[in-house]
Amino acid sequence: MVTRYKITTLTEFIIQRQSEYPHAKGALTRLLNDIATAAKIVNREINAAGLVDILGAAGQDNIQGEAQKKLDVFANEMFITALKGGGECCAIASEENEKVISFKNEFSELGKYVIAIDPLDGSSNIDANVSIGTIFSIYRRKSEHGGGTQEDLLQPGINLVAAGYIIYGSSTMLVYTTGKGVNGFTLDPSVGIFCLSHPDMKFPEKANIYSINEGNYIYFPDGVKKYIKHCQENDPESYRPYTSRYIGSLVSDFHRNLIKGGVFLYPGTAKNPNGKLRLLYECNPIAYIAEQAGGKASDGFRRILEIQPETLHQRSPFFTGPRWMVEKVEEYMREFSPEERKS
Ligand code: P6P
Repeated sequence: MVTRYKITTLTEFIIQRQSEYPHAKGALTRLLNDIATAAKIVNREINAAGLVDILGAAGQDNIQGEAQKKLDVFANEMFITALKGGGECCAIASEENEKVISFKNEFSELGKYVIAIDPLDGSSNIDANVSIGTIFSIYRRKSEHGGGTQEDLLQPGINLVAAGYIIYGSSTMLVYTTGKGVNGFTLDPSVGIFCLSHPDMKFPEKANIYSINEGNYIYFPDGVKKYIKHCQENDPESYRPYTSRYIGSLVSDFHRNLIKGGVFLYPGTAKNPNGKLRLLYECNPIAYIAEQAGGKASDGFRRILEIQPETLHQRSPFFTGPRWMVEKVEEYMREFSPEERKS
């Protein structure tokens, strides 16, 4: 007997969900599809990277002063082209560009949305064949007309309309939320279709992973040092000692922790008090997904989504995972590192 099962494609799912928003006219649907299309093309290039001389630095540095890999440049250009051409987006803030990219052509100026994106996060891992990812976040524009502006992008995460990531790993997945839960779609490369594979994703109740670059231990705030020792204590009832897992690629570390249950920590250090991760296009989108999956995201004291961005590339300490795990980190930060509280 042939087992028949219903495959829900990303496009079908987005359209189904659109019907739940009475005022929706399809713009967000088209925007999410534009992102998925660009992701498929980037995925193809990543998979080919091992064969084609696309690895290695592109001979220029990005605005972070980091050597840009050719795939970085390609991914950035691909998403910008797809979003500009789609006409639903009027501006982009990208990790790879110092300033906002404002679409001033008459077509895109009608775009109601702006996007903050990290086109290829974790790209320093490309040559090691470690999973990398794209992180995106979508806001409604605040300006009335013309090309999008920096003010359109400098919105707190509580204003997010949608956020998601694509993880280019052993399989390629797109995981996103529009504020009604988190859903994961796996790419079937044979037909180039994202299919619903992880409906209604939630952090598991039982979680026993902690993810942090312990090489920075001596620079961590005391609250983080105490929390790491807490993770290593022997208390089977609270699933401790936890397992340490750290890839050094935010999308990969977060995705594993979402599936298997774990907390991710990138604290501020003595050398970099605001940590390394960027609020606009790394912390906020991941925080939105974490909250929609029943978890929490904090800078150790404040809800990430309530932080008002002042500059496009500002950094923030970042702790995210199951609510009870993040709250334990916050407890240690309040008790042992109150001086770390940001304004
Ligand atoms: P570290 C990758 O470069 C990245 O921006 C994130 O994807 C990742 O979580 C972090 O940096 C890793 O930083 O200092 O541990 O190598």
